[in-house]
Amino acid sequence: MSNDIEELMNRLKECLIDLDKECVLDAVKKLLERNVGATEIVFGPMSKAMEKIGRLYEEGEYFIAELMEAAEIFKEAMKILEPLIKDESAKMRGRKRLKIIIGTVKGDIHDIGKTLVAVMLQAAGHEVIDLGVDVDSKKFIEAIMKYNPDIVAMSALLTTTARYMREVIKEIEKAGLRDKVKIIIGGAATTKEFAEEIGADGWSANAIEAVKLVNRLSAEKDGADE
Ligand code: B12
Repeated sequence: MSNDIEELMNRLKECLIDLDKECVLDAVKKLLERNVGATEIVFGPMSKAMEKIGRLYEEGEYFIAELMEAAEIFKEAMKILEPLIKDESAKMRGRKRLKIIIGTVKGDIHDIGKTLVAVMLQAAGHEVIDLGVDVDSKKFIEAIMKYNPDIVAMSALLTTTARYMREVIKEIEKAGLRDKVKIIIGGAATTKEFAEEIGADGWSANAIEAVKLVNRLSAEKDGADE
């Protein structure tokens, strides 16, 4: 990475941490002018800044108002970056177009990561039905019956709401629908081990890996269909 680009990447991260919207948008535009990929921008400095903002909140330096402002600036930058991310994700097409329902689970209203996963999966050629945030097991089950998806994807950013994912899986089992769908989970409050523990079929750390995970499941499904 050239010095100029590295400096801009750092500036973008610092500007987002400082909640300076103009500076964030300016750094994003300058990076794009220098042919840095939108995906690299989002998963590099922008995601790192959000993690740091979370830590500042934990340490009592930032409050909810700052978290909200950070989310707003992130979404503003996404208006520029989303179409480009779609182009970049289109190159990650899987073998088969799968139908996926996705939602942030009950009690949780964090939607940036979930939406990013939805956008990238869609751009990679899959059909995505976004159920939004604060989705309870009933709504997931109704959506499975209505849309007959291949995959159910759940997001949770809070430790408390991640626990609810286990309940959703249990309810899907009780409704006799577990064999019909693969279940994948993600979000900052989850890990691969947690996914295995609650009986999910897959987990990923970010949206790029989520596309790879779904493509892998798509290949498996292809194999099963043949
Ligand atoms: C912005 C933010 C908010 C905003 C959210 C706005 C919005 N529209 O989303 C607001 C202000 C609303 C908010 C509120 C709260 N927040 Co908050 N928030 C954050 C923050 C700073 C950034 C989250 C974010 O957008 N990250 C950027 C995106 C791109 O990353 P991501 O979400 O992790 O998603 C990626 C991956 O996780 C993965 N992924 C995500 N979902 C899925 C799904 C699948 C299927 C897959 C495969 C992958 C996947 O791919 C994504 C893209 O790469 C985090 C800090 C952190 N470390 O996450 C805290 C954080 C999540 N919040 C936290 C807390 C405590 C809260 C509140 C409880 C505070 C309060 N006292 O009210 C409330 C809860 C509100 C609620 N009921 O949901 C804590 C959670 C601690 C914990 N372990 O439980 C964190 C970790 C901050 C901290 N360090 O303390 N928050």
